[in-house]
Amino acid sequence: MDERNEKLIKGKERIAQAGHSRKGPAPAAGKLRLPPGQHEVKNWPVLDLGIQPDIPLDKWSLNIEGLVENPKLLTWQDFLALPQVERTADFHCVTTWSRFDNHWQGVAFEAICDLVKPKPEAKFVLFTGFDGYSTNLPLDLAREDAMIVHHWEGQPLEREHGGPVRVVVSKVYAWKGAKWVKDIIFLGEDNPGFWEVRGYSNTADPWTDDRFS
Ligand SMILES: Nc1nc2c(c(=O)[nH]1)N[C@H]1C(S)=C(S)[C@@H](COP(=O)(O)O)O[C@H]1N2
Ligand SMILES: [Mo]
Repeated sequence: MDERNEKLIKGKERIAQAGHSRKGPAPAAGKLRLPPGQHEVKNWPVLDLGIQPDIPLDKWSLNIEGLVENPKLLTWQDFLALPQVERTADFHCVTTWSRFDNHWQGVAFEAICDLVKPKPEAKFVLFTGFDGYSTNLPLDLAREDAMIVHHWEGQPLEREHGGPVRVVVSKVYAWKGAKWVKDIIFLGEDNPGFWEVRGYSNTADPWTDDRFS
């Protein structure tokens, strides 16, 4: 019979016990926050379809329609008059980079719901961009996590990142956040967006490496 390496086993037992009752510092925060297959970047890469629409604020509007009690076409002034929030969140791109601790200012998706009052049949949301992009979310996830942002790190959101206004949804890959957002449409049935019909996952969960369908 092979001799067990008792010394090795004891060593591993000790590690397990130490880990179990561990009260010391957690493993490096950066590691815990990085979803599988991602690496951290300090810059902020730009991804688009080759078009970066230029929308002056006096021409800008946000159309909110579909299964809602009060459809709205918001001007810039209307939009800024909505309750404003600040949030700090990570940003995970399917092309394997993540950017931590982005400071966003804007309007919570929930505030949009308070304004337009989704009907009970509304279960999904489709966002479109001024460049013709689109992406979809379950309504529950949008209510929980989506934000319509106009400032990043205290500065007006740059055009290349979707300014004047884009969507961010930190719990899913970044393609679920429409830059240059133009329409928010409440739907009873899911309507896959630009990348979702091109082989990207509809659920897009970074924590389960859920990139492609
Ligand atoms: N309108 C619009 N929104 C978009 C895109 C786009 O091409 N057009 N690209 C998506 C993709 S694939 C990603 S990864 C993020 C990139 O955002 P960033 O360029 O600010 O990093 O925007 C998403 N939102
Ligand atoms: Mo992307």
